[in-house]
Amino acid sequence: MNLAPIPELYVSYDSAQKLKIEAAALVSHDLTPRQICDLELLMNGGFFPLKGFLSEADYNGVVNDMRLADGALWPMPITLDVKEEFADKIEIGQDIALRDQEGVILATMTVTDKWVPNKSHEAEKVFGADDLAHPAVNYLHNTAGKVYLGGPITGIQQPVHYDFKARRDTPNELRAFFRKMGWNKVVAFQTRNPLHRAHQELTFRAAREAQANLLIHPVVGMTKPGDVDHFTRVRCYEAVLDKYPAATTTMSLLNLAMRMAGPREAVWHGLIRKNHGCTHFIVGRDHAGPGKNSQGKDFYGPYDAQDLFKEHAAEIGIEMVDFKHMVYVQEKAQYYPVSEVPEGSTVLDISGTELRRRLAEGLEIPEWFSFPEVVNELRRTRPPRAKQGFTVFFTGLSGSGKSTIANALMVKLMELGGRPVTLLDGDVVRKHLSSELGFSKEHRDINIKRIGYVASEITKNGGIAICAPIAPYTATRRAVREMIEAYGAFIEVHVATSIDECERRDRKGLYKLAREGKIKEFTGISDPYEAPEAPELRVETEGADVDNCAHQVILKLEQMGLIG
Ligand code: PPS
Repeated sequence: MNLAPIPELYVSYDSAQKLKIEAAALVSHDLTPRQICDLELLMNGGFFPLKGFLSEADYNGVVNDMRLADGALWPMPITLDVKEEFADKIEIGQDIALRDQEGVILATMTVTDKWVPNKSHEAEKVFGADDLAHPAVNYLHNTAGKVYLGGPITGIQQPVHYDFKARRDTPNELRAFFRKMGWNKVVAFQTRNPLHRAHQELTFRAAREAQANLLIHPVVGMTKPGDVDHFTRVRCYEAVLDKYPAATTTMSLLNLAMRMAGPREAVWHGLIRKNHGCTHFIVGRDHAGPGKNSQGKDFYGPYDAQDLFKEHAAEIGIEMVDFKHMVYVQEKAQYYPVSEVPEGSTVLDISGTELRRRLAEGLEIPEWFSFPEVVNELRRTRPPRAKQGFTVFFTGLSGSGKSTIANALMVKLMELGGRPVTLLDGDVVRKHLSSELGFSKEHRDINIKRIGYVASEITKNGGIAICAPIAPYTATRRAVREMIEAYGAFIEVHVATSIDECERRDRKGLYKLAREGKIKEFTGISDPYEAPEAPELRVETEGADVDNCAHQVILKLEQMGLIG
């Protein structure tokens, strides 16, 4: 393995100081969390041979054929998406400053390309389906800006990290470490999950098979929404690390923003690990899998990633160590790849979903499955559901009864006690949090995201948030769900009163005004309401009293183990 340094995009320290001052006068783009991850790997050589965010020609090549315009293999579009209003201000040839979320200038970019991508095409080609159930497709359509800018990067400084500093390494730092240790062969293990016994066995076997040293290389940038947060995971990894032979194993954290693109992602991960000086790369079952599509089927076959990697292994320049799914064989008290299980033996396995259920319900997690240190760490972060915060999110038309039911629910929960309860009612929020907003799609989205943000903070701190806005858009409700599910349960309750009934009740006289055209953009009359397809609960208010509707929610919360 050639462990010579890999090219970086940084200028020297002195030039950076000068450039920083000059760049302050440039038009600047505030990078999103994902773009900060991408930029870090662009600048430090993790994405070599890329020299910046993709140009249009490179983008087309990558999307359609997994190749840059010069023919080099590159499976993932690394694009700088921006809002239309920002793009309109930018001329081709112009330099722009790229700032982190605190305003620090990390790099400049010379804009060589500006275009409006066909996102559905990108989704089909890169992720295999234009299906919003795929987290990266959802991101593409609902978070990423409309316009892409491309061009070379001049790196000024690395993004700042305050956490686990000693565990983060650039490709060149890892290369230097391998050189110093005389590690000519290194097998990398990519992960976004805590390490359990199956993973340990798999990594041991991989190192043995490849006769290589082992790099545990977890992703701490962005992973799949709902994953265990990286702080907890790193504490888990640290707890497991001393079960590995120190002379041949190391761990380093990778600030990658994953896309969950299965096969393409595996090839991308391989290239990234090669840039970090590794010679081998472990690809297991369902590598970087995004879960189920909107039809309830897997997006990719369990071994598609291995197949695509195999096809391109020579060009990637790193050898794949492939593994079948690992399962525990009771009689042997040992893990085996599922294809090598001795006949007639008892196979034990706990899926990710089952593990989450056991953690949520405070049930036993056996020692054959994980290490007590890891389980303790997970339990500290994810106490049983009855002790976690949660959010009940009512959605429905104006006058459907959301606020009344929400109020009744609040009182019932306060009677039960144990957790503080906060009601974020539509009207109340509009008065205190969102008084400057109107009812355009943009303003409604801002309003709902504010509610979501407050609810997620309440949930994180162990309280109960009850929200009762109209929240007419599916994508926005989903964004709020993702924000909250990082910390606790999200219970979407559709108050399914029909428009006719709401208009008949017309408790505030707003429907009449809307019909007369005196209120514009009125939900259900002159503005859309996208009813939730699969809410946790749907309550019909016609013919049921408020007490009964609120009680249905209480029953649901009990059934989900949220109240005891
Ligand atoms: S949204 O879409 O979720 O941001 O709406 P929300 O914050 O829940 O605000 C809804 C309340 O504002 C009143 N109102 C309107 N609703 C819908 N469309 C228009 N154009 C509008 N103008 C005013 C209305 O009283 C809503 O209260 P509820 O409690 O839903 O009846």
